[in-house]
Amino acid sequence: METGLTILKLSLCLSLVVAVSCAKAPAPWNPSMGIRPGTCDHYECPTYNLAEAGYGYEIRVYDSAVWMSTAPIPAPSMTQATKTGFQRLFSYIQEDNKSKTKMNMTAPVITQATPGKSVLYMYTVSFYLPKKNQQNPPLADDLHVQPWKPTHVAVRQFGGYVTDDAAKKEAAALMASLKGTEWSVSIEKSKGKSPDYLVADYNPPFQTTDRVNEILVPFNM
Ligand SMILES: *[C@@H]1O[C@H](CO)[C@@H](O)[C@H](O)[C@H]1NC(C)=O
Ligand SMILES: CC(=O)N[C@H]1CO[C@H](CO)[C@@H](O)[C@@H]1O
Repeated sequence: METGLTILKLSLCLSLVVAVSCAKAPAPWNPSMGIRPGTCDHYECPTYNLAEAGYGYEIRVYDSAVWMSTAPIPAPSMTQATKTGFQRLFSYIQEDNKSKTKMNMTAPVITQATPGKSVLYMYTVSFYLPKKNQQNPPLADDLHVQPWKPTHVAVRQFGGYVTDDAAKKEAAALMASLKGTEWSVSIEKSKGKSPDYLVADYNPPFQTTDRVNEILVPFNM
């Protein structure tokens, strides 16, 4: 009786241990989540066609689009830079622009890290312009317009809050999952012409659950 109970306890404990360690084990390459960020139900998001949903990646073909970008922001972290850049872009859509145009909020906000001189990285933060404002983007002295031609983008989604480390890790995982695919040759060829990777933030900082972020690697076919 005693022994039986002990064995039961032990096996229960063991199965718990296994369950816990399973839950904590890092997923090798999480299959592409293919989640439509909830933000896109309320805000305009850039449009694309899905070319392939692969294991650990998606290939999208984005329609031409117009983005508004900050100058490179020197900051200690991507989180900090995205916050600073977002504040500027948010005031831009609230009429802080030369034509005093008010624009709707959109998603995502994208951040691109480039090596800095006095700091490790500088970050360019960009805002997707509503379709309605793309023809004639309101200008502002410290922002610049970035038109995108229709472009292929390799994508990996991940959750939680974006950190520089998470972005690096997820970008590396994306590249690993693309190895040996028909896309990898074109991505390799596009290096230097396109930025290494962009990080797309879909959720406001106060949203603590169901966060969806993406690593974007634009390339030419
Ligand atoms: C914002 O979006 C709504 C709904 O699409 C539209 O009716 C409105 O005109 C837009 N506002 C601006 C300032 O563009
Ligand atoms: C940065 C910038 O160009 N801001 C301008 C936006 O529009 C307002 C209103 O015209 C100007 O006062 C700002 O200088």
